[in-house]
Amino acid sequence: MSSAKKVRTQPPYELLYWPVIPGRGEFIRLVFEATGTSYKDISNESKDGINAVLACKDDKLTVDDDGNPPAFAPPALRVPGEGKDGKSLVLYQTPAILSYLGDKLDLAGEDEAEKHWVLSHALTALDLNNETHDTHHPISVGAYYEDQKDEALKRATDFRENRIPKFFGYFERVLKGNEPQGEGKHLVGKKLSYADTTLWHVLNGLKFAFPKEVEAREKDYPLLFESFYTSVQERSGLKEYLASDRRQPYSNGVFRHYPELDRQ
Ligand SMILES: N[C@@H](CCC(=O)N[C@@H](CS)C(=O)NCC(=O)O)C(=O)O
Repeated sequence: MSSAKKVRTQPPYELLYWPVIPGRGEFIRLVFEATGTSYKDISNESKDGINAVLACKDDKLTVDDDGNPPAFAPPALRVPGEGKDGKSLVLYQTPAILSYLGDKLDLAGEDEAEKHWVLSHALTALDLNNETHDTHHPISVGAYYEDQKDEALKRATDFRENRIPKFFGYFERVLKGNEPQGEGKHLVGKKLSYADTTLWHVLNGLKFAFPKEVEAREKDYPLLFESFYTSVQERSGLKEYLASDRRQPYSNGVFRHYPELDRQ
C-alpha cells in the first residue's frame, strides 16, 4: 500500500497499469492522490501484480469471471463489489475511468453543465497527450522510434510549431473565461476537477519532453503557466505525492525527451 494515504475508502480501488512508468496510469493516480483516496497500484505494489494487468487485457478473453468485458489496453480500474450482482467492476479507457472516479471523488464539477465541461476539457488534454505520443511514433505504435526518426522529426516540428500553441492558447482562453470563479486555478467552476489534474500532468510531461519549446512559449500563456500550473502542483495531496517516490520518473512512455525533436 502507498504510504501517504489519508482516507480509507470502501471499496478499495485497484489501478491496473504497467509498472515503473507514469504513463496513462498517472492520470488516475493523480485523482486518488489529490483527494487522499486509498488505492492499490497493483503492478507497482506487488511482484506478481503485472499478471493482473496482463489478465485484464488478455487477447483471448471475451468476458471475465465477474461479467466484465476485456480491457482493450491499460489503464484499467477494478472496483471490488461495484460490478454486476455485487461482483468486481472493471473499467478501462482513461477518460471513462476519470469520469467514474470524478463522480465518486467530487472532482467532476458542481452541476450537469460543469460535469460535461470537465469531461470535454479532460478529453482535450488527453488529445494533447496522444499527439505528444505521436511525435516519437508517427508511423507505427509497435515499431521502435529509431525506425521512424525521419517522420518523427517532421511530426514533432509541426507539433511544436502548430499544435502546441493551438492547445496552449485554447486552455489559456478557458482559464480566462473561468477566471471570475476559478481565479486562473481551475478550468471549470471554483473547485479542482479531474480536467485540472489531467491538463497539469500533460503540461508537466511536455516540459520534460520539449523543455526548450515550452520554455520559449510559457510567457505567452501566463494564466496557464504562472497561475494554473503552479497552483495545481502546490495543492495538498498532490504536492506530497509529487515529492514522493511513488511518482515515477519519465522514461520510455508517452513523454520522452529526444533532444533532436525539441526546438533547436
Ligand atoms: N485511449 C486509451 C489508450 C490506452 C493505451 O494506449 N494504453 C497503452 C499504455 S499507456 C497500452 O498499453 N497500449 C497497448 C496497445 O494499445 O496495444 C486510454 O486512454 O486509456
